[in-house]
Amino acid sequence: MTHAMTPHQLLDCSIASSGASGLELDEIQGDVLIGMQKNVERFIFFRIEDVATFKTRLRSHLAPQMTTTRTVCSREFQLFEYKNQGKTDLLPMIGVNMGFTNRGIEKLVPGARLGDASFDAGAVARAASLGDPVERSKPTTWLKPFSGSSIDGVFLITGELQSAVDDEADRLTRILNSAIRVIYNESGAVRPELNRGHEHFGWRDGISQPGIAGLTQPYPGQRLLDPGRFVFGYPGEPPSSDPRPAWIRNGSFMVFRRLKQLVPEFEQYLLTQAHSLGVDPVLLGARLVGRWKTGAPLDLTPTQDDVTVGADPQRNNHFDFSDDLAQRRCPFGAHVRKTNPREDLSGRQDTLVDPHRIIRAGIPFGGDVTQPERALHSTQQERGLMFVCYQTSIANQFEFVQTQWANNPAFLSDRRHADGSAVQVGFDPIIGQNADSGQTRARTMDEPLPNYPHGNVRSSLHQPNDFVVPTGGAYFFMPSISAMKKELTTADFDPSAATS
Ligand code: N7H
Repeated sequence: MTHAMTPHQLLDCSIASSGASGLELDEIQGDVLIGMQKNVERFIFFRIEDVATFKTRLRSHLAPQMTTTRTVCSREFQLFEYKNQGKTDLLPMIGVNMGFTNRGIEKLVPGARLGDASFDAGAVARAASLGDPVERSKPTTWLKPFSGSSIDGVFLITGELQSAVDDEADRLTRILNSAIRVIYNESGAVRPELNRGHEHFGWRDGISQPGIAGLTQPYPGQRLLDPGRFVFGYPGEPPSSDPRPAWIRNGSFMVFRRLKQLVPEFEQYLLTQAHSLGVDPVLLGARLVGRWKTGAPLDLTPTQDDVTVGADPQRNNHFDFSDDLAQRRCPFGAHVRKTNPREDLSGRQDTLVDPHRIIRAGIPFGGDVTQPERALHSTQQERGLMFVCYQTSIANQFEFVQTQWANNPAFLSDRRHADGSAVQVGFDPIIGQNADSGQTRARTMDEPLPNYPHGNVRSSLHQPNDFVVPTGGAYFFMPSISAMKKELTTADFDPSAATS
C-alpha cells in the first residue's frame, strides 16, 4: 500500500486535532489534506436522478461511511508500524470520499453560493481560460461525458487491490440504485514494481507538498501553511465578497483533470532534441522537469542524478532557487520551478507563492508503454494522470498556477541574461498550454542546455505540440461529514439560513 502523493510527516493524530489549529479531523474528508492510501483509485462520476432518494441514502448510509482525515492519519501510523515489523503483504484499507459539482450542490441546496466564481462557472466553462483547445465554447479534446457538463458528483474509492475497490464501488452504487446515473467511471493505479510512485513519463511524483500547520511536522524546505488555504473554517481561508454558508466549514474544492500523456512521443522528442542540441537526453529531461527521474532536484544536483537525494525527504525539498538567479542549475521554465517558484518571486514566498499552493492527490491511469508503442514512437493505448488537487480558491490556486505561471511566457520577465538581454522564460514544457498559437499550440522554453557552473550558452527549446493533453475535467466541492448528514440532505433546508 502506498500513500502515493503525500509526503507528510504527520503529527500524532490526537495532537493534530487538539493543537492550536484545532483541525476537526473527523469532519474533513480523508483525501484532502493527507490523501487516502491508494494502490488503486476508482472515480465514479454521476448525475443525481432522484434528489429525495439520493438525500435519504446519502444521509443514512453513505455519510457515516466516508473515510475521514482521522482515519487516514491513523492508517499512516499503522502502515509505518507494519513496515517497521518488516511486513510487506497488503493491508486492506478501503477509502471512500465524495464531492459535488455546482450542478450537484444546486440540486441538493437550491440557491446555495459557495463564494467561488470558478466553481460556480464549472470546469467546462473555464477550459478555454486554461488554454485547453476549445471550439464554440466546448473543449475539443475532452471525452463527451466531461464536456457534456451533466456531472453532479463523484465518488473516489481507493484501496489496495482493484477487486476490493470494485466490490466497494458495486456496494455503493447499489445503495443509491436508480437515484443516480453513472456518467463516467474509470480507475487509476500506481504503476507496477520499479515504476511504483512514478508517473508515466518516468518521474517520481508526490515529493513536494505544502505542510499544514497543526497537522504536519515540516521536512527541511517544506513550507508550513495555514490550513484555511485548503480547508474552509481555519486561518488562511480566502476572503469572499458573498457570505459563505456555515456548512462550508471543513469542506474543500477539488479540481479534477484527466490528462492524457503521450509517452512514446515525448521520449522520442527528448532523444531527437537532445541529439540536435548536443546534450544527454537524460539531462535534457531533467531540465524540463527540474528534477531527475529519481526525484533529486536540479537545484541541489545540477549535473548528475543522485538516487539517495531523490529518496531522502530530509533533502529532496531542501532548496529554494535563491542560489540560482541565472538559471544555471535549473531552468526558470522547468515544471517544478514554474509551479512552485519558491524564492524566485522577489523572495516573497509568503505573499507571492504560498497563496497559490495546492495539495496534489492524483494517480496515473492506463498501462505502461508497450514494445510496439515504443518501436512506433506512437501512443496506441491511452495513459496519463488523473490529476487531483485541493484548495479553498480554485481561481487563485489551481487556475493561477496553470494560467499565470505554467502558461505564461512572460513569467520572471524582469530577469536578465549576463549580456543584459531580457530572459524569455517561455512555457512550462510539461503542462504549459499555448492556445494563442492557433492549431499548432507550439511552445518554447528558455535554456534547455545546462549552463552549470558558469556557462553563458543561450539556447531555446521548441516544442511543436503538446505531450500532455486534457481529456476531461470537473470542479467539485468536498463537503464535511456533518454537512452530508445535515444541510446537504435535509429535505427542506433553507440555504439563506446560517451564513458564516
Ligand atoms: Fe506536476 N511530471 O511528471 O513532469 N509534477 N505534473 N502538475 N506539479 C511535479 O515534486 C507532472 C500538473 C505541480 O513544489 C513533479 O512531487 C505531469 C498540473 C506542482 O516543487 C513531477 C503532469 C499542475 C508540483 C510532475 C503534471 C501541476 C508538481 C515533481 C501531467 C497544476 C510541485 C514531483 C500529466 C496546474 C512543485 C513532486 C514543487 C510537481 C509532473 C501536472 C503542478 C515529476 C506529468 C496540471 C505544484
